[in-house]
Amino acid sequence: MRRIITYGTFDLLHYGHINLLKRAKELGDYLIVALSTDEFNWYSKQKKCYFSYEKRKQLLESVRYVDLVIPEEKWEQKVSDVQLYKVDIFVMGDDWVGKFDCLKKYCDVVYLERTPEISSSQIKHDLAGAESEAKLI
Ligand code: C2G
Repeated sequence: MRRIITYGTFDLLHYGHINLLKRAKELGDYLIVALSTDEFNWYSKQKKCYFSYEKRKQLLESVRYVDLVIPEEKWEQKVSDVQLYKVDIFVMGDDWVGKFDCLKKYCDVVYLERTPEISSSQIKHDLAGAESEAKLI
């Protein structure tokens, strides 16, 4: 059984995330998603999520490609995660290309092409714009 792991915030889950999860799963048999906790997002990534960790976990667990969701609480947990979960392949979108090559000592490292036109911040921006336009009518 080839085990894969990927990490992320996955806030406002969208088709770019799904594209990533689908292609990650296609590399093996069992996909683990290490989901950034609210605290990790805020203190380490300066990200304020729309959905809480529990809601984002619930959404990810409903995705057919995802087999297990675990918390991502710090940048440094990746090596221990790879060893603990006997991971064969570490996968991230290519906006992270090169950043996790240090893991090549422990598993394969694959960067998959990011879906270019969509992001959680783009969604928030577009919705904010639509709301202000609506107020002008
Ligand atoms: N992604 C993608 N296409 C998009 C948006 C995101 O392929 N249009 C991918 C990212 O490259 C990443 C995953 O989806 O691999 C999750 O993206 P984010 O939730 O933005 O995660 P990020 O903030 O990059 O956190 O320790 C690693 C970090 O937790 C990654």
